[in-house]
Amino acid sequence: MVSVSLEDLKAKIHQLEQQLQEDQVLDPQKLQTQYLGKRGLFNTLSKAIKHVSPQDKRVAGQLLNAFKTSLQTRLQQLSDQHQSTPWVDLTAPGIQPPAGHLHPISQAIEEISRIFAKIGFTRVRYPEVDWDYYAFESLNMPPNHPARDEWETFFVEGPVNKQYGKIVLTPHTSNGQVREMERLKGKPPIRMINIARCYRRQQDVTHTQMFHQFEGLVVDKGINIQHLKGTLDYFAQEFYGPGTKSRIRPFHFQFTEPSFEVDFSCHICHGTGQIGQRRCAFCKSGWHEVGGAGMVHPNVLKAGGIDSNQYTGFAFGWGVERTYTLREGLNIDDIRLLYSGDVRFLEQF
Ligand code: FA5
Repeated sequence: MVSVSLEDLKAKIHQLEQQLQEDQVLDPQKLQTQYLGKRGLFNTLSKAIKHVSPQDKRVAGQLLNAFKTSLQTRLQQLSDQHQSTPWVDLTAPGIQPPAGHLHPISQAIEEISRIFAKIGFTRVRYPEVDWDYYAFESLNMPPNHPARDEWETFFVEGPVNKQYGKIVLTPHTSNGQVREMERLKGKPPIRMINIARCYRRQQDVTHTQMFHQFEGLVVDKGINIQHLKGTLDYFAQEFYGPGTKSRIRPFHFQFTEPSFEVDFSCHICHGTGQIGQRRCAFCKSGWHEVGGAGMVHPNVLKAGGIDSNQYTGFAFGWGVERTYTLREGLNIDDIRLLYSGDVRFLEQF
């Protein structure tokens, strides 16, 4: 029979302790079954006591007991640690980080561009800080013309150009009309949609100092009011939905002749102005005004180098904010909210 010395036993215990220390994936379950279980390493080791000489048995028993106690203490520590570590389910779906989205007016601009692209309009961009000449003079509004007052313009302090006059923050996208004619060197056809920021000295529930307009301009041979009306109807149906109608009313702009104001039928009362026996509180008349339009004035064609005996054109200019906030279900009664920077408001769109 092989005898086991105290030295052998100590060495074996030391080896097991070392092994425990180095085990990176030791958990309570593993310690319990591999070391302390019925067929575990401790029980196997304690069987060796049979082979220890009688005079060493007492010390061998003490060594084994001390080892068992240390194993149990370690087990307790591991269980405590294990309970305080939060349980992580690696297969659970992750938490979606908050994602932003485009500002509602940027969304509207993209949609308006797409609608006009479908019927062959090219999106163009022209300066939002421009010469008086493009904002007014080339549009048949000579210096000191009273019609200029309607645009409540911001003038920029700076040098005055002999040919182009003062610098202004563009009060409307119509500054793109003559610029587009010049870009094409006076050679139609033109089918442009100019969407840009505009600025006016105005501020109330339907006006902001900075807003956006989209300006359509079509110039070619034989263009007439029917083409304008067809384009308005097309836009109304695409942007507001089937059944929406457009209406033009006589008006005056210096740069179009004849000129019109453009209305779209109200989506709540469908253009009737009535809901049952009551007047529609949203539109009050069945219609919403969105902007202006007309046939391009011969003087404007001339300023852009286009022969008005050969070519005619139509133009329209509408507020993006106004057009957008009339959409069904939006219910925005103060357009200044769009620029309040309030995320709680913007998150809704
Ligand atoms: C014009 O600006 C003309 N240039 C439109 C035009 C273009 C007519 C081409 C003919 C041919 P008006 O000043 O009415 O027109 O402005 C058009 C629209 O811009 C208004 O109906 C409104 O929807 C929007 N708008 C004007 N001022 C503001 C403002 N301060 N805040 C928000 N929207 C505005």
